[in-house]
Amino acid sequence: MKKILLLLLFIFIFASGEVYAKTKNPEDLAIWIKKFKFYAASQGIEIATLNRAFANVEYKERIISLDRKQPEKTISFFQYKKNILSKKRIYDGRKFLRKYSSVLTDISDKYGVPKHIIVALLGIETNYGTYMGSFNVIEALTTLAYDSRRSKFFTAELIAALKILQEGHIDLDEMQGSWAGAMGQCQFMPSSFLRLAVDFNQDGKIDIWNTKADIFASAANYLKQSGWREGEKWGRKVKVTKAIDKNLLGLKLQKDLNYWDAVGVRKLNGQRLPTDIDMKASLIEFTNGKDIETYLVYNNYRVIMKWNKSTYFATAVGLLSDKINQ
Ligand SMILES: [Ca+2]
Repeated sequence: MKKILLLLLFIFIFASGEVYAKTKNPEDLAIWIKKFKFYAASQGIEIATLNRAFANVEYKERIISLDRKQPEKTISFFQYKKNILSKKRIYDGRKFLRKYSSVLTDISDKYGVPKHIIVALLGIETNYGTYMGSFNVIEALTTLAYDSRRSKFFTAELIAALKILQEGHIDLDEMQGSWAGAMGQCQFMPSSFLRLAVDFNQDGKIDIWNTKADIFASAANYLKQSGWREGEKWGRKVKVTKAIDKNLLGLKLQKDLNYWDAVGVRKLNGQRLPTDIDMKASLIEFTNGKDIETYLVYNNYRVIMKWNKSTYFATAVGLLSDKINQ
């Protein structure tokens, strides 16, 4: 019997070793936390905060397995766009914008970021705040900081998360987020929260989990501080009317609209681009071998990419915001 158990255990360890390569022994987490507490204390986290935060923290294997699955299987832009720009998401976005129109207007006026851009970001991040992730942020970040893959990054985020807890913005149990520690309805990492989140309703707490004013203002402030230009669009889908040198494609090249007009880029309806506006633009193309879509993108598109460094994401935010604004 003992031998069989031992064999089963061996198979289990072997099998899981395949999946969780380079994972540390979960049993040693308690020792790691003990050492980490000293470091955190040196970074200004009080003992009471540390004891409260780590009272029930456990190693979550599920988080490591999610981390090892990155990057997710690649899908084409067309499939991604189809998923994101569903009729329901567009409908829900318009409804959401109407519902919170008053506070969104105040925030849009203050930060110079359009309401429909803020709404589109939340629509893609958390389906308008309805899915924030159900991991406890301290537990998720502890697991990832303890793990060896990106320990330094997640250790810094864990310190930031403890500061947020210590400042009393949110209760430990309510501090929920994604498996990677992105928090609240706008999915800010703790370090972004400390840098850019805003207490817009001035109740003394920055609450990006439940308070719409704080959520919207934090998102708008993120974009403003990342260089959002008021009054400019993110970009537009275009038509290319002449054969174009493929070297002109991509975000590296930035030219004014006159240049793109000269090489044959037109609005979708065939009209000329507005060449009297002083704006730099890049031409990007998505293709799956069968379909091609081309977009002319401006400064604010690059700003959206500072939120999430993905052309799929930035284009989908732009397109969804246009749909919501129609
Ligand atoms: Ca507040």
